[in-house]
Amino acid sequence: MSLSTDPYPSRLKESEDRIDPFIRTDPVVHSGNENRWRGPLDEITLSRYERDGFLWIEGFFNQERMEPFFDELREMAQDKELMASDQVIQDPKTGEIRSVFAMHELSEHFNRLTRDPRILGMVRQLLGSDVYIHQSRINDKVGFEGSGFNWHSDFETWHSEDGMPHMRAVSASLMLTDNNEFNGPLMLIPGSHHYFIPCVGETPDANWKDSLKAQLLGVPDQKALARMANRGGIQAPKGPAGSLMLFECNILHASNQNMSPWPRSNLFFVYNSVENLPVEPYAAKSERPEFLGTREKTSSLTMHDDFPKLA
Ligand code: 6CS
Ligand code: FE
Repeated sequence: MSLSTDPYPSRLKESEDRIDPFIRTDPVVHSGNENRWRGPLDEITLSRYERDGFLWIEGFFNQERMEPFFDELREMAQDKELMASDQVIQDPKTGEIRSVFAMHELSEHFNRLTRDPRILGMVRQLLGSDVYIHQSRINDKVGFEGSGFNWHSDFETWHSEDGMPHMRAVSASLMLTDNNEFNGPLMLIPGSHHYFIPCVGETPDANWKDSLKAQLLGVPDQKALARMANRGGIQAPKGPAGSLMLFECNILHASNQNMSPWPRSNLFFVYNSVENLPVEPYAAKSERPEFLGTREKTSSLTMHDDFPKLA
């Protein structure tokens, strides 16, 4: 893909000229003026999302509602075949589960959660269209040792390696355990989503086999990171299990190792607009597996309701 046709060039060759961070061309809230007032998010909340690139909703679900999901994860850990599959990523240090991908394909319970009316309503409003799940995962950090995640923009990876054309996706991250300052909560740089930071380093074949254990490529250089953090600061929202983080696909984020005895498990659903379907990867030789970025299951999600059907 040549620079002139790629709106977000990254994974540049070492020998190539560097490209400075630049302001994104895509909107942050995609509902046009005629639709954005329809809710469920009000104008003040939408403006905050536009400015910061994330919304933190403490206690979105009550804590008890999260327990069955956590139990299901523990059950999955007993499934030897699943544990040996590519969609389970082991922590490089401890060998414990780091990530399980395509959670919504493994479990009806998780699938239903992706179609929760409250979540889907907000996501559709932000993306201004119907949506589908590009990727889902659990990121798990066991007590004392669970490893962290380097600074990155998710969109940089999804564009370069999955062929996601535009910034029209949002992640909903649901806390399955409490997130506190000690167990490696998500850190974000408010406002960084306004800029695209081209990264140096070509994508090797099957990069995902390494990048999901420790991301080394698609990580902005320290000068660019410092510029963003000096401008926007760093925030790490904390709260009980059941809290929800909605974050824009291009916001810079990272997390530390878990230094506490308490596990940290967060569920992530990545919603993409049905008007932003992936094309060929922009900066990788081949597509990633279906469980990392779907190309097959892109039909619009319908809301799930919990009311029993009348006979
Ligand atoms: O590869 C992915 O799709 C996700 N995982 C990592 C480590 N970085 C980018 C994105 O969040
Ligand atoms: Fe990420």
